[in-house]
Amino acid sequence: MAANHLFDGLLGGRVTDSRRLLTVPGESSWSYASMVELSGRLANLLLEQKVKPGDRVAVQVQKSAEAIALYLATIRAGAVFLPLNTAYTRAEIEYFLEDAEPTIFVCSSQCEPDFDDIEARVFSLDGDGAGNLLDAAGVMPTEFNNLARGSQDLAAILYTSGTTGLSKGAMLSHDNLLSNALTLVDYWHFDSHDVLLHALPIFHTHGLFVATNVILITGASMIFLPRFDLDQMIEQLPNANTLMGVPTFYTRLLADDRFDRDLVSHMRLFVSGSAPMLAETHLQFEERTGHRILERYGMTETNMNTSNPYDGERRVGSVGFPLPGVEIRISDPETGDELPLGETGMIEVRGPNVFLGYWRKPEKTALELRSNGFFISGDLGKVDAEGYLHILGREKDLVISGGYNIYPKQIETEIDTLDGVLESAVFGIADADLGEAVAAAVVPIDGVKLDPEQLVKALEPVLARFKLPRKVFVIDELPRNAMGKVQKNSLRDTYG
Ligand code: MLC
Ligand code: AMP
Repeated sequence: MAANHLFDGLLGGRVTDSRRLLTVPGESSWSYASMVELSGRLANLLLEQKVKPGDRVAVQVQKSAEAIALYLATIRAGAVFLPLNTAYTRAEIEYFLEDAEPTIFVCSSQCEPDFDDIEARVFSLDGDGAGNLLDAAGVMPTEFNNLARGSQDLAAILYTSGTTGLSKGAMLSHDNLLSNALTLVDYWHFDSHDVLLHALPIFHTHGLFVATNVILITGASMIFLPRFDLDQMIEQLPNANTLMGVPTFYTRLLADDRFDRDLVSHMRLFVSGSAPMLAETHLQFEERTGHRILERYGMTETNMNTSNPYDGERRVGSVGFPLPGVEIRISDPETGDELPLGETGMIEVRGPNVFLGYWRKPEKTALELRSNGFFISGDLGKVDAEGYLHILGREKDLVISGGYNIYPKQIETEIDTLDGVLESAVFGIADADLGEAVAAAVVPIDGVKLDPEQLVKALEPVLARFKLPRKVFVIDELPRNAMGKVQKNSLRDTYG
C-alpha cells in the first residue's frame, strides 16, 4: 500500500463499507461506513473551528466509538491527535495544555466547566456519546476531503514521562503509525475475518495504535469494552478470536475458573505487552488453555519493536525478534559502543517506527535519539544466540503498574513539597495483580511524626489515582551509595 496519509492507509478502501467495524456489547454497532461518516462530520467541525494542519486536538475522554471517530477526524483534518489518560487530575492536565497548546480540548461534560478559562476551545464528549461535541458535529456534512499530509508530518503526540518527572510529548508521524500497523498485520496474520476483543484504554499506544490501527487496516472488527471487566471478558471471549492485553489481563483471567480450555479453544491469538510477563504466567496460561501467549515489546516513542514469531517458537522470557524493518542494537550504557552478541546492555532501536523527537524539547530529543537514528530505550537486555531479544532490566527509573508507566520522580517531587517531609524515594514493589505497585519511603523532618495515610490523602488532588503509593514507609534515612545516590534496589530488597 503506497498511502502517505494515515487515514488513507487505514481506511482508504473502506469508506463506504457496510461491514461491521466495532460493537459495544449491549449498546451499539458501527460499520466502517458509519465510522467514516462521523469522522467526516467531526473533521468538518474541526475545520469550522479553525483547526489548521499541525494544530493539536487534545482529548481526555472515556473510551467510546465516538472517540475513535474523533481520532480519525483529527487525522483527516491534518491535525495532531493528543490523547490523555482519563485518570489525570486537573493539575496534571494543565501541564499538557500549556506544553502542547492545543487548539481544541475535548473532555467529559462533567469536567468541561473546570476548563472554561483555558486558551483552547473546549468541547465535551462522554462515554455514551453525549456532550456538545456530537451536537455540533451533527449539523455538519459527512463528506470531507482529507487535508494533504506527508509521511513525515505529525499524526499524534503521546505524552510519556521522563527521569526529570516532567512529561514529554512523543511526536509520531503518519508513517510511524502506518508502517508499524502494516508490519503487525503481516507478522501476526491479521485478516478481515478477525474479531479482536478490545479492552485496553485508547489513550496509549497499545490500545489506540497497536490494537485499533491493526483492525482498521485489515477491515476486521472489534468488540469494544469500555474497560477490562472480568465478567464481560469471559462473556465476550466466545465472540472473538484474538485478544491483546497487558500481563494483568492474563493473570486476572487465569485467576477465574470460568477461564478454561473450552472457553478459548476457538481463539487464534493472544498477544501480551507493555510490561514484562512472568514466565509462570506464560506457563500457567499454556497449561490451562493450550495456547502460548505471543509476547512483544514496544514503547510510546517507537510503537512496536520486536515480537515473538507467529509460527516459530514463542520463547518464554523473550520478546522475540526485531520486526521487519526494525533494527536492534545492544550498547554499553556508559560509552554507547555496540556490545558483542549475548552481552547485556542498553537496547537501542532504529526503524520507520521510531518517533520524530519530543515536542518542543530538542535537548531531550538529542539525549535519547542518536543522530544515526537509534533511539536509546532505557531498557536493558541481550540478544541470544538464536536472535531472540530478552529484556533484563531498566536503566530508567520507572515503575510499570498494570501496564501504566509511573515515573518516581514526579511522585517524589510532590511528596517532598508536603509539610514535615524532608525527602522521599519512590520505587516499585512486586504485585501479583499489577506486576509492580508504587511504594514510597519517606523521611520526616527531625521531630515530625508523619502519618502514611495522611500523606497519600494529600497527594490525591495532584496525582492521578493510579500513581498514588499503595505502601508508604516512614524511615529515618534513605540508603545512599558513596556518590550520594539513593539506592532504590536496597529499598526494594528491604520493603519489597
Ligand atoms: C487502575 N488503578 C491502577 C491501575 N489501573 N493502579 C495502578 N496501576 C494501574 N494500571 C487503580 C485506580 O486508580 C483505582 O484506584 C483502582 O486501581 C481501581 O481502578 P479500576 O479502573 O477499576 O482499575 P482496573 O479496571 O482494575 O484497571 C487495571 C487495568 C488497567 C490493569 C485493567 O490499568 C489497564 O487497562 N491497564 C492497561 C494500561 C495500558 O494500556 N498500557 C499500555 C501503555 S502503551 P482507587 O485508589 O481509586 O481505588 C506501552 C507501549 C507498549 O506501554 O509496549 O504497549
Ligand atoms: P511506555 O513508555 O508506556 O510506552 O512503555 C514502554 C516500556 O514498557 C518499555 O520501555 C519497556 O520498559 C516496557 N515494555 C513494553 N513491552 C514490554 C515487554 N513485553 N516486556 C517487558 N517490558 C515491556
